[in-house]
Amino acid sequence: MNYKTITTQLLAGSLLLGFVACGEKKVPLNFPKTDLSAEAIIPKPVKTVPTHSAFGLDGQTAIYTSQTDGSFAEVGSYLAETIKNTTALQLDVNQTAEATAERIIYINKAESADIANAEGYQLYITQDSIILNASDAAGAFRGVQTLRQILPEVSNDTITDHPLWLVPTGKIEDAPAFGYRGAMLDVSRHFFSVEDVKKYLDMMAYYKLNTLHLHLTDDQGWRIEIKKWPKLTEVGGATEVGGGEGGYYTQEDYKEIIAYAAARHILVIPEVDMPGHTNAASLSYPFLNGNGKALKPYTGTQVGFSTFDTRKEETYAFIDDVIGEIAAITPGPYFHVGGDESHVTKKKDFLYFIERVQKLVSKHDKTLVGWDETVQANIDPSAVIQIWRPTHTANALKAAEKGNKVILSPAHKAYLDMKYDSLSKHGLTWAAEIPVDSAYQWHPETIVKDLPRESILGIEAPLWAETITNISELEYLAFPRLIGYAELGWTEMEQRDWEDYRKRLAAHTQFLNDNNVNFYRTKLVDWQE
Ligand code: TNX
Repeated sequence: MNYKTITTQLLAGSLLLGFVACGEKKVPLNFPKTDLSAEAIIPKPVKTVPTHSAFGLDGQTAIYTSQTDGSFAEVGSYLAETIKNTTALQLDVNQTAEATAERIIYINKAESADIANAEGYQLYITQDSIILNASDAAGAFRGVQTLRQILPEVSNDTITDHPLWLVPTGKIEDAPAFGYRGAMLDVSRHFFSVEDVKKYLDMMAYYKLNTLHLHLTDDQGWRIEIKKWPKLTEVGGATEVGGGEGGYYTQEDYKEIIAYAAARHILVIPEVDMPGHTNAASLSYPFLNGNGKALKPYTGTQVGFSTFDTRKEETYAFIDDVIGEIAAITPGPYFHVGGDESHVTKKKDFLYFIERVQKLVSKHDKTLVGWDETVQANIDPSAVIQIWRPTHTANALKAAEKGNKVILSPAHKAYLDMKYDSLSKHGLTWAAEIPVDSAYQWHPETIVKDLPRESILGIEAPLWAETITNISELEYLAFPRLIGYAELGWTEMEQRDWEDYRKRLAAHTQFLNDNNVNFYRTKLVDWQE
């Protein structure tokens, strides 16, 4: 039992006399000492200074936000919503009748000079107020996640009529180590619904991840509606690994995902993988096919057998339309063109293809992202290279040399589709088995020897979907490893420690259960069930 639950008893019992002021619900004088620095916050913040008292959250607490920036008010409403979901308290947001509020949570837009990082924030918790400072709504949103984690995690059967929830006082100053902290979801090998993606986004948000890379096309399925080329989804979307019925996102569905992500300050990066991994596209429009073999739907899990015809002008007219339609509904700056494992494309054709496609990406005002193979082409220094092969880290150094930034997704450490161990129910093993400790114990900062820190945009954990068919199986592979990757991207190397992390992770058991997340109960963590 901790101080949060003890308070319930204090308030329910005869100790009401011990309150600071008469007549009002105040934090009891005799509550056990709090310790903000002992809270199980993931990712671990830069600096936490406890002051050992408590803020009392109840129905009289009101949320206010800076009025100069409407996006701060949205963050306030989001906080009220999450508090309602866990405690059933309905807090007012920016209601002017201030007099009735006994305590306030104020989300303040600070001068950017004070908080340089747009995702950075400061949290000041005293007995009477919680002040969250950030220069940008993104930082306010990240700070709200910290606040959510230190508010009591209340299970459904204890929320009724609870008078006062205690929040430990003190100060937190925080900002991310890396600006790019991503997760990739392969919706091609098996299709996942908009609702599934939203649930994944909610979990990503809680752990301060800020980018969702959607792998929208592959040999087994094309998953995004392109109005000028309807057979892509009619034909190419109708299959998946194992012969299931597949599926696809209409452009409206895709916009819904983007809006849901944006409300969580998460950027979406669409990927159309080419010139390899294109069987579903060529099956839909055979003129695209460059490997000369007869086409049939592909429901297996081999890679590297398909290619676009890179020497045909119609191929580029098609790609222009595809990039154009997706770019028009993608507010973020990036467009991922894949480029991995084009084993049946001749090298010179591959390089020519990537250079042509880069021009199309720029034409539609996007920045190219490509898997590490694309660094071999004559790409613009603004392009971003995603490193995935542990054996090809030279491509990271090459990118740095050319002035390109890199995203680190080393398969033997960061691939969520690798099995945990030989007993894992789902997953592959080609890169490694990745138990939860191994997933956490590596350093993006040093994994590629001699790669300058300035060249590293951040990290991303891809979840390839050959072996998972539904959200529950997806979660089994993603959790808890994704939570560790979130910390690797946010928390500086000197602050990361497996022993400390595994204890904090254990304290998230109830949150994961309350949110119905099917996480893998590794024996490496003492889950609190
Ligand atoms: C390699 S990683 C692939 C994917 C597979 C994955 C399975 C990468 C860029 N390509 O096509 O799904 O391995 O782990």
